[in-house]
Amino acid sequence: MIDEFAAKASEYAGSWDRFFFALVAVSAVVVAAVFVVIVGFSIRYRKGSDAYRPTLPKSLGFEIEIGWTAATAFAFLFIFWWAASMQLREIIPPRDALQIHVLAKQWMWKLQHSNGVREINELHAPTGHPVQLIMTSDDVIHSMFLPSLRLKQDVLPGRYTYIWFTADKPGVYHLMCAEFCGTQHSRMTGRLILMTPEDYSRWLAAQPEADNLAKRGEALFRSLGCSGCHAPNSAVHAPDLHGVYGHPVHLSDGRVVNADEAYIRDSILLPDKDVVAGYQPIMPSFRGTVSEDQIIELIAYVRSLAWEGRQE
Ligand code: HEC
Ligand SMILES: [Cu+2]
Repeated sequence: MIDEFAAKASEYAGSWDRFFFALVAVSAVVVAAVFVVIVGFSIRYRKGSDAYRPTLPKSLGFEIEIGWTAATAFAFLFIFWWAASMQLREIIPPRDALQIHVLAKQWMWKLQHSNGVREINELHAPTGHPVQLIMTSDDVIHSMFLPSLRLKQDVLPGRYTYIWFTADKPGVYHLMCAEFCGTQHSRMTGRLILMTPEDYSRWLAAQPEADNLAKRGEALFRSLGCSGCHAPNSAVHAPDLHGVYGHPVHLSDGRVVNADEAYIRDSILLPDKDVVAGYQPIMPSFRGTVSEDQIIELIAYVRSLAWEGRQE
C-alpha cells in the first residue's frame, strides 16, 4: 500500500510544510483584513448613509509612508531568507551520500544502484543516510517528483541534474513524473520504497548478481579505447584520471571547475568544451557512440579511480 499523498518521510519535508503553512497563514490574515475593510466600508459609506465624510488630506505624512514601506519590505525579506536558506541546504549533498543513477525515458524510470542493481519504476533507498539521485533523460524533459520528501526536479536530456535527501520514515511512497512528457505521461509513476539500513542491505544482497558499475565501466574504458590514451604508460599525452573525480580541474582557458558527474559526462561527449590545461584537444567525442547507461558506467569507473588514488 502506498501511504497517503501528504505523508512526510523526512525532516526536510516537515520544514517545507511549516514554511507553506506560515505563508498560507500570512496570506489569510491579509486577505481577511482587506475583506473586513471592504465589507465594513461598503456598509458604512453606502449611498444615503449619513456617515461623516471629511475631505482627506493630500498625504498621510512622511513617517507613515516610510514606516509601512519598511515594514512590508522587511516582511518580504524575511520570507525570502526563510525560503532561500532551505533551498540552499538542498544544493550541496553531503560527501558520503549514496549515489543512485536515474534515467528517465518515455515512459518509465530506470534506476541503477552503485553496485549495478537495476530497477524500473521502483526506487529502494535506506533511511537515516543521505541519498543522491543523479538524473538524466533519454528523450524529452521529465521531472522527478517525490511528494513525501517535498522534492521535485526537472530531468533533462543531455545533462545531469541532482537531488538529495535524508529520509527518516520507512514506508512506500509515490514517485512520479511532474512534467508533461507525452501521451503516457500520467502513467509514468512508480514507488519510492524507504527501508531501514538493515533491510536495505538485505534487499540489495538479494537482488540478482550484477557486475558493479565501476567494473562494467572499466571494461568499457578498455573496449572503447580510452585506456589507449589515458593509461599511465600510454604514448599519448593525456591526463591520468586517478584522483580527478570530486576535485578542481584547471582548464586551458583559465577556468577552474569541479570534476563532478556532469563534468566527466561532458568530457566524454563534448571534449572541446572543457580542455584541461597543459593538454591538446585531441580527445574524440563519443557522442552517439556511448549510451546514457554506458556513460553512467564510465563515470562510476572514473569515480572509483578517485578513491584508489587519494586518501581523504
Ligand atoms: C585520443 C586519445 C584519447 C582518447 C581515446 C580518450 N581520451 Fe579522454 N582525454 C584525452 C586528452 C588529451 C584529454 C585532455 C584534454 C581535454 O580535456 O580534452 C582528455 C581528457 C579527459 C577527461 C578529463 C580529465 C581531467 O583531468 O579533467 C576525462 C574524464 C576523459 N578524458 C575520459 C575519457 C574517456 C572515458 C574516454 C573513453 C570513452 C576517453 N577519455 C578517451 C585523450 C583521450
Ligand atoms: Cu515523464
